[in-house]
Amino acid sequence: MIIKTERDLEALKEIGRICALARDTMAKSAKAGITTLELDLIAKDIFEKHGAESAPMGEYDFPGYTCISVNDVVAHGIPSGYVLKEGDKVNIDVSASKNGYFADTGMTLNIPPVEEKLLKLQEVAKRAMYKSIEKAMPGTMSNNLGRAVYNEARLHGFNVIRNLTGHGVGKTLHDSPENIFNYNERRGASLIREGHVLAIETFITENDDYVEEYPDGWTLKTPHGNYVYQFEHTVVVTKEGPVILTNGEEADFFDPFI
Ligand code: M3C
Ligand code: CO
Ligand code: CO
Repeated sequence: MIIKTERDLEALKEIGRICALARDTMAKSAKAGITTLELDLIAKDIFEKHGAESAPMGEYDFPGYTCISVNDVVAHGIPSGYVLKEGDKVNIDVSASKNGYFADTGMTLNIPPVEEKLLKLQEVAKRAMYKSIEKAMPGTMSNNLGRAVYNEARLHGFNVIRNLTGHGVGKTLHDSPENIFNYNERRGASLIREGHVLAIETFITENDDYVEEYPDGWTLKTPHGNYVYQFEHTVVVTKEGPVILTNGEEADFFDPFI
């Protein structure tokens, strides 16, 4: 969507704060011994307390309040009785709506001990997202955001997932522009305008560059089970530069292990 009024901005800021709070509270609890279902119920409580509704559930009938993806699951992981353990990689993707306005945010953490290579992948994925956000200025084409992500990944010997993208957000979860690719895809690139609300999300991978859907109709994995790290913020494009709506209380994503 494109923000038209002060009311639009205030409503988006509010749902952005709620999503960030749910994400960070879940991250604080993401330790060995907790189930992904227990983590999901933390978001349920926060949504209820703040008058928000889960977007995956409300928009797509997803069987969870949030998507929690562990290890070889890249995205759309269904919360379950799985007990987190040391060495797990956990992606928490929180999206919700309030009064018809949506925000979307995600982060990936490691429960130590974790291989050096995966720590590097995590760091590069986060940095790639911020490099992409920096490019979100009025008048630019969306492929410039993708190019920034791709270059950062390649610089460190990693790759990007080509069939998962960032997107517009605001009046629906997946709003226009439809796809913001994580590489320099000029075909179908969109003009980024002042007031655009974007969910900028990077998917950085060890090697495999696409995901496949599993028979449950949700779970997404790479063909060889490569690990993928995702980071996502909801951002408003302004003349003065991009404004992140899903920053939490902490300066950066809350990661209990960093
Ligand atoms: N918030 C998710 C979608 C949740 S709806 C089941 C998203 O937009 O960030 C992703 N899109 C693709 C993978 S994760
Ligand atoms: Co998301
Ligand atoms: Co998204």
